[in-house]
This record gives sequence, structure tokens and C-alpha cells, in this order.
Amino acid sequence: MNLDDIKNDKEWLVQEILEVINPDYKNRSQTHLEKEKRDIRYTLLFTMEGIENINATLIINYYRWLIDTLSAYNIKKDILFKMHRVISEKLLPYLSEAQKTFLEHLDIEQSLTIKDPFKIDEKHTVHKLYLDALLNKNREQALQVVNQYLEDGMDLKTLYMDVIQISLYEIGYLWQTKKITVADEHLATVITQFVIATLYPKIFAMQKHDKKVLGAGVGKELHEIGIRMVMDFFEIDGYQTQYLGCNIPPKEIVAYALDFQPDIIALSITLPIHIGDMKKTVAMIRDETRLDHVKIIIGGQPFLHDTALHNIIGADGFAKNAVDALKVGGQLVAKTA
Ligand code: B12
Repeated sequence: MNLDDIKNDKEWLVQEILEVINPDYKNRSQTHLEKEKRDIRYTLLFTMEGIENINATLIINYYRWLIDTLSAYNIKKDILFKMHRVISEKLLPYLSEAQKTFLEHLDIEQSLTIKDPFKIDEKHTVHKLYLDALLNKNREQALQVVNQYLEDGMDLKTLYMDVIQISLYEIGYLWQTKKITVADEHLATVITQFVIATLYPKIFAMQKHDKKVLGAGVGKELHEIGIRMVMDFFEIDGYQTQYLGCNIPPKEIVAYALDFQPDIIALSITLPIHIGDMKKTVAMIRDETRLDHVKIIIGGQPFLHDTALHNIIGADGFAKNAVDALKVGGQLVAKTA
């Protein structure tokens, strides 16, 4: 049995971990037990992703996020460090020698000082009006804020990066620290999608050249605004784009690409548990000889924490945001007007 087998059949291990972490588990309510199991399951998946890729940052960042998130529920760090120890012990028999060495040398408690790329600089305030509109759950207000910025001369790229992206990162923190609910997070997304939709007449009016980009979020990924933003930047820069949305099986991306014949395929993930799917998607594109000329670029939040992580995917390029995606894309394919 290896880590892939455990990913496919993990409930027995979740139960074993629960029994060690919380010997008193039988006295808990069913709802409480389900929540505890959900946290263990999620932590197990993140840990396995870090081990498979021999990547400490994936695991460390996950624990930093978990500590922040669960502190809103008064759950102390020590319990989480214990969970890490138990998960590590339980996984050891199923690991290769290299994976064992990696895990044995991983000291989560020592490593939690890495800078968080999502901490927003307090001096950055330009997004506050838009964030207020999201928190007020007010679609009209959000649209007014954006239109006012555009009237005042803000360009589309600045609007996307400095207003919309930063506001969504803050929405994430507010959810994580239990200040808003998942429904509020959904609403913020829906309002943002609505606002972005109103920008398309401007985006599509930009002059086009001959290069084409196909974009998608891979695997079971549901976060789609990051890749949408990247695709909109390509469109603003004159590329002809097709954006397939998220949760697309790799073979569908390949089939679509054969038809569309893009110069670039842009792939995105947000949750590190989808790294395996991204690798598979890239490998499948590479296996199709009729797509040999296509350049693949990748991005998304797991790669922001560790600047070398993208190398394991085997793409031609990586960018940390939509602005850099254009630079990387421009280096990979030469545009002709
Ligand atoms: C909106 C949102 C959701 C929405 C998504 C809806 C949708 N249709 O997109 C919903 C409500 C569905 C959701 C669900 C979940 N979410 Co959520 N979500 C967010 C939130 C608030 C915003 C995401 C976003 O749009 N960001 C803005 C975009 C523009 O930024 P970006 O994705 O980083 O993209 C930029 C770069 O990464 C890069 N990039 C991205 N893709 C690509 C591709 C290429 C090719 C290139 C070059 C570059 C590139 O360029 C982009 C533009 O500059 C984030 C907070 C955050 N930090 O982002 C949490 C967040 C990502 N979610 C999180 C979590 C935990 C979840 C859930 C597990 C629980 C929950 N909150 O409900 C579920 C999981 C669902 C699933 N099965 O996948 C966590 C992830 C933590 C972690 N450890 O990884 C976050 C960080 C919140 C937090 N602070 O805890 N979420």
C-alpha cells in the first residue's frame, strides 16, 4: 500500500488517528465527531501532498493556516502538533526511504516563522471601499465603487490586482478567523463575478493579435477567479482566449486544445491537494504529440508559498500573479500583430 492507495481509501486511517488524538471520542456528539474527522481528513491529505512532493513548505503553511483558523474555535496549537506527530507515525510504514527521511526531519513547531505571502500590507488601503461593499453584501455598491475608480482613471489591471484580488484575500482571512461565514465568502465571489462581467465590453474592445491562450482550473478545484483574472489579462493584452472554468478533467482539456490549437495553455490550482491533478494534466498534454508546440504555464496559491514548487509540475513557465503571467507568456511565444 502506498500514499495513492491511502488517498483513495483513507477512512480507516482517519478513524485510527482520531482514536489516538482523542481517546474519549465515543463520548462526543455525532456532529462534533464529524467535524473532528473532517479536520483530520483534510490534514492527512495536505500532509500526504507535502510528503509526495518532498516539500516542507506545503505542510508548514498548511499548519500555519490551520492554527490561525482553529484559534477562532479556541483549539490550541499543541493539539495540532500532536495531530502532526500521530499522522506522521501512522504514515511512516507506507513511505519510501526518501519520504521517511523527509518526514523525520520536518520540525513543524520550529518552522512556523516563514513569512505569509497573503498578509496584506496595512498601508494598502485602495481596496477598502470595494471590500466594504462585499461585506455589506451589496452588489450595487460594489459596482459603483469599481465604476468610480475607472472614471477616476484607474486602469483595468490595477483594478483587478489592487482592488479585487486583495479584497478577496481579505475575505479569505475573515472567513478563516470566523468573522464571516462560508455563505458570505460565496456571496463575495458572486458579487465579484458580477462586477467582472460588467468589464468585458472594455476588455473585448482591446486590439487583438494572432496568439491564443486556453485556460482552466484543474482537478476538482473550485476556485476560479484567479485563473479567470489571468485569462482576462491575456485578453486585455490582445490574445484570443478561451477560459473553460474549473473542475475540468485533464482529457477534456486535451480534447479542447486539439480543437482550439492554443499557443499557451494556462492551468491553475488553489488548494495544494490538487497538485497531483495538475501534474497529471501537464503530463497528458505533453503526451499528445499534436500539442507539441503548445507552451504550458501554471500558477495558483500553492506556488506562492514556495518559489521552487512549480518545478515539480514540468510546465514551461510559472507566474505568481496575472501581471507576471503576461511577462512569462510574452517570453514563451512571440506575438505578431
Ligand atoms: C472565493 C473563495 C472560495 C469560493 C470559490 C468560488 C469560486 N467560484 O471561485 C468558495 C466559497 C467555493 C471556496 C471554497 C473553499 N475554500 Co476558498 N477561498 C476563496 C477566497 C476568499 C478567494 C479566492 C480568490 O478568488 N482569490 C483571488 C484571486 C485573484 O487570487 P489567486 O487565486 O491567488 O490568483 C492569483 C495568483 O494565484 C495567480 N494565479 C492563479 N491561477 C493561476 C494560473 C496561472 C497559469 C498563472 C500564471 C497564475 C495564476 O494569478 C492570480 C491573479 O493574480 C480565498 C482567499 C484567498 N487567499 O484567495 C479562499 C481560500 C483559497 N479558500 C480556502 C478554503 C479552505 C476553502 C474550502 C476548503 C473551505 C471554505 N472556505 O469553504 C472550500 C474548498 C472548496 C473546494 N472543494 O475547492 C482557503 C485555502 C487555505 C489553504 N490551506 O490552502 C483560502 C485561502 C481562505 C483562507 N484564508 O483560509 N473558496
